Amino acid sequence: MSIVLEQKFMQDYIRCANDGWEWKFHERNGGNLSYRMRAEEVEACKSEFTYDQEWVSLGVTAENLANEYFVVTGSGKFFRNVILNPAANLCILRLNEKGDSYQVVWGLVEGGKPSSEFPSHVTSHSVKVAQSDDYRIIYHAHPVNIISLTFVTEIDDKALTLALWESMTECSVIFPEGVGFVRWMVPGGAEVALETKKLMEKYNVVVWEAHGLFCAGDTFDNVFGLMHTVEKAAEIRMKVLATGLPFRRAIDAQGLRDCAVRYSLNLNEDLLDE
Ligand code: 2HA
Ligand code: ZN
Repeated sequence: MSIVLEQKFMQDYIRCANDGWEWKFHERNGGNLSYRMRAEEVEACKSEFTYDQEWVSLGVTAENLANEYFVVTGSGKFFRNVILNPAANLCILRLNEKGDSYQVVWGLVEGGKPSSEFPSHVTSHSVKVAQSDDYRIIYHAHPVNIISLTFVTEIDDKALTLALWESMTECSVIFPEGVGFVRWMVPGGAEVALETKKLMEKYNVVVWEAHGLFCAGDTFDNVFGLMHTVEKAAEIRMKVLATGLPFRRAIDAQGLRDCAVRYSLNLNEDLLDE
């Protein structure tokens, strides 16, 4: 087995990708996942890296990610195939000294390039690493219920956050900072990456209207758990809406504040309804 594939971070990455497939978060080639490698992980894998592929411009710049290495899903590759053949569906790439171009050093052995959403991953990683080096993962998926919810909620961080916080008690505990909401945009480039970046300054979850969401986190357990929690709350909300009965609010602003006190949370007060 390849040294790269034996590494714990790679096994965790593959499990996360496969969990996403099994949870139906990834139709066809939908979604993408990136992991910012630790220096010791890069060292452990270096014997399998090659440095002869071309440098490709990102269209965005992240100076604070200069020379960093990332594991990224391939553009047009299917999450359901990652577990079967990781080396054909994933790559490891490094950024250059300016943080504006990348070079693939491992993987995509049957050809291809990194995810079309890699610019949004880079801008998100850039914001998050400035907040804490613990942030390692950006995960983009297309879950049914959170996408559905974007069609019936105002395009407003507060409206979407409350729709989720009010639907399941654990939500404000798991994402007390709330969620950001990006209006519909053409995916796959610098423009949507810059909108996502702005919201990643405040949130670990950024939802794209009629498309999906980006989650940021430290471990695969936490980032997958965040995706799963948001989607489950959206499913509850959509199921209640589908009855046609009014949504009877059980968790109000005071309830959210009381939870924040009990669990020592830094609840985003700007999003509360008085
Ligand atoms: O197909 O999810 O946003 C990959 C995507 C594009
Ligand atoms: Zn997408």
